Amino acid sequence: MSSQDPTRRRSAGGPPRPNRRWAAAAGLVAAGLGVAAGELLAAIVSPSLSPVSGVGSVVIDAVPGPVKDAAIALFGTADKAALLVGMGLVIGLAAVAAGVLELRRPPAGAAVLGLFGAAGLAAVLSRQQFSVLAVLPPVAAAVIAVLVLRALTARVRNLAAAQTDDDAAVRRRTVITSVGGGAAVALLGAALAGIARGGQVGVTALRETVRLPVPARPAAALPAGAGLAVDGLAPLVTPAADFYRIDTALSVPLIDPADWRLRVTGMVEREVELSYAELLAAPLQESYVTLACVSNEVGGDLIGNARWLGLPVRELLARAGVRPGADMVLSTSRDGWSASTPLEALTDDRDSLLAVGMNGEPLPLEHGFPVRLVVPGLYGYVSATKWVTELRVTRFADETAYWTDRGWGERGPIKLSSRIDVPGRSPVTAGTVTVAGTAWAQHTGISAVQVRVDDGGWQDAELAPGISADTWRQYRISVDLAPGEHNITVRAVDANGVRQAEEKRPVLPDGATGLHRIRVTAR
Ligand SMILES: Nc1nc2c(c(=O)[nH]1)N[C@H]1C(S)=C(S)[C@@H](COP(=O)(O)O)O[C@H]1N2
Ligand SMILES: [Mo]
Repeated sequence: MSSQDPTRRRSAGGPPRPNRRWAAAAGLVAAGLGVAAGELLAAIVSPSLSPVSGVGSVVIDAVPGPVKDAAIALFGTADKAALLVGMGLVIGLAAVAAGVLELRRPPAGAAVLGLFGAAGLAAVLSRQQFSVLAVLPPVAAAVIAVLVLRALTARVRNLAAAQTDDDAAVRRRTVITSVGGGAAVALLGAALAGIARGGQVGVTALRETVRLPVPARPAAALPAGAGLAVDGLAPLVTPAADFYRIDTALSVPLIDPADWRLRVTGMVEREVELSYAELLAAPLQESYVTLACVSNEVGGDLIGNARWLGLPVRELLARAGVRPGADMVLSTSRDGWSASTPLEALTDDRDSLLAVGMNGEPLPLEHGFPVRLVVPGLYGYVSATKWVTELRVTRFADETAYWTDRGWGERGPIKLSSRIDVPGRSPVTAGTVTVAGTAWAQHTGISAVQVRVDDGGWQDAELAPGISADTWRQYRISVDLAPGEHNITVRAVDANGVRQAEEKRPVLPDGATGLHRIRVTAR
């Protein structure tokens, strides 16, 4: 065997060929493990975060029309599958190259895999608001791929250092078991990711078959001029894909609408149970409501405005008959999360909805499909239960909810606040500069927004027409900026004449206060 020993046979200018083959296999296994880990994480964390489909979507968007048409003509409805196979080939070839490169010129191979991870990260971020959850899958994929590649190629390199035949055999066995083991784990991970994604694909398909009814009470048309045409200003109505997402659900609850039931229980005359079909058949109301998170820092973006379609909760509670003494409704989601909402916010005349639609579409999976609560004027943590399955009429004295158990305020009215969107971070041209943003005091309304440059006086901004007291309102003002650094500050006044609090308070326990101030360079 000794003269035939592949580990001993050296060709000029590089490692012996069999070692190169092992290195190529190591590259494939490393990339496979990375992709499997990224997809598994994404499948667990969120349906819209898959690095592979992110890259695929970017490719689809980037491909010129004629090429796309040709691909569709060639592959028909299998065009997506063809794209995935193509991506698999590209990743596979790059992985083989990375393996061989890593053997010859470390860490060049690792850098190649790192680049692929960066591409996945860029793809996910380009389609989605920045969040830790979005970053996790591609970063984990890259880190795992690089670490595995380095570990495996080190073992392949070891083959050449064997002193005896026995030693060579042992080293070869180490390579075989680690490369083979890695391949097995990658396949297992990919299978698990496929199963998890399969569930999401199933519910996504069910969601696509939902036909929302025409609302019995449609939202009024948006007032002319409510959305100001200012570059960089957050849109008046937030597209669902850009809507902030906050929840404790590590994996999005997957609910077949046919299995969904809402039960109204507790201090009621008669328990009520409602199916999704019954809910869709009820006279639904549509209204714009600006949802905000209690964790939104002053100037932050954990706030969004959407057109919600749903059944007024007050009508449902009226069907059940609330018994005297109750002052709270504890809503619970499929995944066990809960919110305690003051009863009057669900029974007074505001548009508190058991919502099925967001901006004319069934709720996205991440935003509570099939059914969630939306309550104007209250932070999400005390009201906006997604994947809701139970409303228990009760008393604050008797029961508590998820976040109130963790030190957050028992009642969570949204605080009057305002934000500057424009100018952004880049320097502006000195002279007349547009300042624009939004202000909100849900369920009360905004009456004025004022802006101040440095220590100058407060100037009234132009206030765009509002949709309703339940939504944010845009403002704009032109200010003069001399060359140099400036502070621009905004404050809002609500419909009762109450001015936004200047005192800085943290988000805990019931929402931040203080004024949003930005620093601008004028040139
Ligand atoms: N089931 C469930 N619903 C939930 C939460 C949650 O953790 N679980 N978080 C709430 C919080 S804190 C907020 S701010 C809103 C956010 O809704 P969105 O993700 O649709 O923007 O959902 C609320 N509903
Ligand atoms: Mo929140």
